[in-house]
Amino acid sequence: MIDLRSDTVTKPTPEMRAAMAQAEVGDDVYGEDPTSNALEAKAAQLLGKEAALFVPTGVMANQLSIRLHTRPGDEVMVEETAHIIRYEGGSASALSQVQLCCLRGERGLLTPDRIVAAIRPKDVHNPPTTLLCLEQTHNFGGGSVYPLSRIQEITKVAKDRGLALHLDGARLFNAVSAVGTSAAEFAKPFDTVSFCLSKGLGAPVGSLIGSTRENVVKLRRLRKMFGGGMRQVGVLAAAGLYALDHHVARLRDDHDNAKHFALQLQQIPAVYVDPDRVDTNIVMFEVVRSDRSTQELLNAFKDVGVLLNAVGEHRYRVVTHLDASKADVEDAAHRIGQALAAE
Ligand code: TLP
Repeated sequence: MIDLRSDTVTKPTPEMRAAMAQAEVGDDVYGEDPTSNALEAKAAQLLGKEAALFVPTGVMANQLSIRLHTRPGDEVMVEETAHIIRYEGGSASALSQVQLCCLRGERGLLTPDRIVAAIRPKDVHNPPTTLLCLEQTHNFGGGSVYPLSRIQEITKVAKDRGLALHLDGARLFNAVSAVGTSAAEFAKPFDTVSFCLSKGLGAPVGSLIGSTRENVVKLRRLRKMFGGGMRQVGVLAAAGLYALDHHVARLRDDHDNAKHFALQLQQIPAVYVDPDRVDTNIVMFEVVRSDRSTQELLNAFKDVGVLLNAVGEHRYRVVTHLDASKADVEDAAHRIGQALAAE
């Protein structure tokens, strides 16, 4: 089976498992886990921030950051297809009692004018707009990358108007690899920045949030409150350290494979895909001719040995990763062609 549902499906390599097995550990709630402390220090340095916090998931990283920057009744600006609104189970409203203001983006990317227009004037009727969240790369936008210049323009107008800024950088290192801007440069204008170890970087678990030392103290308390205080977590942090040391440079292979997959897929008459829109490791494509439903097609792809996800009516997402080679993605495109030919 070729599993292209997500870059979250990767399994730790033997070398990563060896690093995990040898990790020095301690009780991290007491701040005594040396490996977790080393991971946090390394993440802070990569992000150019004073400190960082290791958390179990990308969702928790986003939700702790939202909680940090807001008060109940506040409004948080997100792009309308952001992970925070689509895939986090309504947690921003459940856990922080904020409302989300959803702005239309282009492949998930916002522009400064849309943000300025949506910030509500200070008035007793209005929810205070206190936080803007951006996503890098943008998942639903097809792995699209915010150029640094756009981030700088957007964050300037938002900051000038008093908003706090959070970057959901679940796939930040894919953006770094794609355009050559450093993680620290991307992170600079943001108050909090998260990234995931458990996606393209290939670790089994974990995300980090970078911020000021003062904010990280607050985030650490919030993590405990949200049930994310972990104990001998060095076994997981070791996987993260290994991933940062060994799996960042290879992200460009995933990007090449995604582009290659899109070019192969383009040969299939029933498929619409634009390989020029493949910037990182995500490929969005549409099946434009089929009598079968989206679910029937997913089943047909599975029957020929390819797993992928649907993201809309006859719209599909493929994500390349550490455990899928160039030969695998080529094979997957071929099998998808076979499944579609059998109408
Ligand atoms: N994304 C997952 C699914 O939840 C959709 C995937 O397969 O792509 N931010 C972004 C931009 C993400 O793509 C994800 C996960 C998260 C946050 C949440 O990370 P986890 O799954 O670690 O909570």
